[in-house]
Amino acid sequence: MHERAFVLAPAAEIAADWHHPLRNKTIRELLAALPSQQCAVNGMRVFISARDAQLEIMRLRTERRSLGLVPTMGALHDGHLSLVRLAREQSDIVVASIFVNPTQFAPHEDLGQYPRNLDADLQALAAAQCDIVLAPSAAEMYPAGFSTYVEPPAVAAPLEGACRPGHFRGVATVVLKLFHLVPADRAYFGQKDYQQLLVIRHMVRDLAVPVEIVPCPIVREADGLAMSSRNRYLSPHQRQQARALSRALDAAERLVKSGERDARRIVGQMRDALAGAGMERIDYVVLADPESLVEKSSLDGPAVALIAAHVGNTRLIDNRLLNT
Ligand code: PAJ
Repeated sequence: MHERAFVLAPAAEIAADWHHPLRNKTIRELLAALPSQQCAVNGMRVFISARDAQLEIMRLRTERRSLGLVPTMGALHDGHLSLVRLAREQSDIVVASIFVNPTQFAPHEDLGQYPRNLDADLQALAAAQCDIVLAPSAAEMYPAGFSTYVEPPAVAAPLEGACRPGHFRGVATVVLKLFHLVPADRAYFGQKDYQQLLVIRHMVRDLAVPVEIVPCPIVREADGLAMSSRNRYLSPHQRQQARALSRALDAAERLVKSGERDARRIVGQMRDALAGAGMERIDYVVLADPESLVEKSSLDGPAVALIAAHVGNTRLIDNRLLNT
């Protein structure tokens, strides 16, 4: 109730009345029921109407204030919040979006299960001094008759693109739509999703989208596991196993530092680290060119090591830039 009261505070007419018919609705339903379809959380404005948010942001732009956008799917953790903090340092107005984008999930993936907690997300964003949150519904982002998609750039084809067909088409489409709804000076993306960052950078370059893409470093738990909304699916045992991803990347880094240049030998040791932790399903372990993602057989320049592996039913990804 405490969290709910926090968000409900501006909707005094609902919050004050325990018998109000909207009392047991979700936050999204409550927001939809408010005449303005928006509320303020500790001064941070929350819109569920993308159109209203767009109009307000256009208005703010006429005041020549710089705008930073942080697109997310919610279930926020410190990795997401590091993007908000960097945006806060660099921009007059910080906008975060929360939208679990159905078109980037395949039918067998975890769209239905994906963690959603708008209350906690709004509190975290308000604490990080975000100014505006856009949390639109799927019906508004993909209204009846929606049929226009972005064909993602070539860098979307391997790795995640091969394992998750259609994923980057969904990502590129929703991100371009968000760029139009929130015409920002800068947009912040984590290196945790290394290939996604490249897909967005190439799309922005190819389609001349007037936004600067700011890459942000991977935020990790104390034991090295990259923070991810999906980590909460892990059992305590799986959580221990999951450490193998960052350990495999540590091993790759050590080998490169000690002079190893044979990508096959490095990948072999990374696979051993994953297998040693009992990870049976490995989608890929590669060393690739950091800009094109073309696989490398020898390390004659900078490279990125990328891993995707399953722990139980949870699919985890991680990566590290390797300097030779
Ligand atoms: P989501 O997985 O919620 O991630 C939102 C942003 O947070 C992405 O840019 C992601 O790379 C970044 N991020 C996640 N974990 C991080 C970590 N441990 N350290 C640093 N940054 C991290 O990525 C998406 O959502 C979606 O595909 C989206 C771009 C919003 C389009 O739907």
